[in-house]
Amino acid sequence: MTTTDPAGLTVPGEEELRTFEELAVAVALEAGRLIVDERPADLGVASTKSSATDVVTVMDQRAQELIRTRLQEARPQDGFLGEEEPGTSGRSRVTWVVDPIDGTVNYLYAIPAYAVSVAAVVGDPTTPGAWRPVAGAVVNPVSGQLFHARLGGGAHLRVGEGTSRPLGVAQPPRLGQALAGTGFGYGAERRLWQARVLTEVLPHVRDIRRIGSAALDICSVALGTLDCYFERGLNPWDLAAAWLVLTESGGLFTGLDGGAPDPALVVGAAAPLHGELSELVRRAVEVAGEE
Ligand code: LIP
Repeated sequence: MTTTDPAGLTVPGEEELRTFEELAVAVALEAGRLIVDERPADLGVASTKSSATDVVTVMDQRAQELIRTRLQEARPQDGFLGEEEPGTSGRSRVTWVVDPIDGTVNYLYAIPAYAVSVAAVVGDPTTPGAWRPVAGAVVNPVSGQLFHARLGGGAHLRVGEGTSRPLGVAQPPRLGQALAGTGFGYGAERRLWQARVLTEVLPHVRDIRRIGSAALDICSVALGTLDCYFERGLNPWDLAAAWLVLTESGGLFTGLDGGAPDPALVVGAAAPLHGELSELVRRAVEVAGEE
């Protein structure tokens, strides 16, 4: 039985949500095996997007094609939005939002911090505030960490062949003791602005970690290996599944104003740290000025 959420979005019933979560897990795991097992020794850059450092590898493309194929086999009526190609609308209310390799630069450099992110969402994922994730999975195929969640069903972590355990955010530290994750875009002007914001944030937190995968950053807040996270410029595929993992773990994941996550800036943490970090980043953005 479907329900309607406060934003007016139609949410599938529990049984369908379970099916979506299981499908996201299976497809993310299979794509994770592909990008590790078949990573060419001479992996290079197949193409670039927004700048010379915004790279795509042949494995990004192969992983996305595998994911798209599996999802269309299972759910041909659904839409698809992947990082490496334009989206396609479906006949159902559901769109699969996919990042075949989140942390592509880490993957290119064989730094073991990248993820496959697969999420089922309702609404329009290209319009901030007009969509929400309802099931999803994020897998780091090197560490074997699999984060998965469904709306109202909690978030879980499975490592390797182990069993899944529930995730729940702990009482967070105060801002000055918080380990904060963040990331940087691919354009020089964006990075200059992000450096200005970082200059205002860094003296007020325990420390900063720039892991290089937004999906893993956000899941790390749910796991407790980061206390909080903020970043400007994320795309729906970077955050769709991890957003649900964090909120189903009891955390908050919003835009800077506390509303829906927005490419302008996202903040993730448990309350009350979420509010403290949001206020600090608001002040930092004012000092940093226009990008
Ligand atoms: C990456 C994000 C990361 C951000 C990078 C990049 P990609 O996604 O996960 O948090 O800081 O600039 O956007 O491009 O590796 O899929």
